[in-house]
Amino acid sequence: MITLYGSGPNFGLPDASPFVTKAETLLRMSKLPFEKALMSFSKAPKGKIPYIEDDGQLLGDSTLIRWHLEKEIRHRFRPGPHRRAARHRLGVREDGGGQSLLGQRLLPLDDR
Ligand SMILES: N[C@@H](CCC(=O)N[C@@H](CS)C(=O)NCC(=O)O)C(=O)O
Repeated sequence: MITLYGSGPNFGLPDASPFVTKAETLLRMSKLPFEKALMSFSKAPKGKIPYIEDDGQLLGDSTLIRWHLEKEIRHRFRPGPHRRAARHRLGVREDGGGQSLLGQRLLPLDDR
């Protein structure tokens, strides 16, 4: 289970920090199970939020979190012209779903 550390909801947003909101959006898109918790700057690997804990590993910076999630689920978040190339590269069928070369189940890119 991934834990996302932030400052908590505020201003009608999931988190007062736009970077935490970005990380939460990426987590929701990934469909990986996650929970949220209040941060402690002393635990933050880069001294900033967001950071996540995944399998005991702490990881800071929303872009590094994105790369970590992409690695975890082996698909791209980028929309537009990259999507078709990503489908081809990852072996995802146009009808959604498919298997990677490693035999792992891939999520349809349009069904996240
Ligand atoms: N490049 C970082 C930026 C994160 C960032 O600037 N977070 C702010 C909150 S919005 C923060 O933690 N600031 C505390 C500080 O700079 O001491 C990311 O993408 O996660």
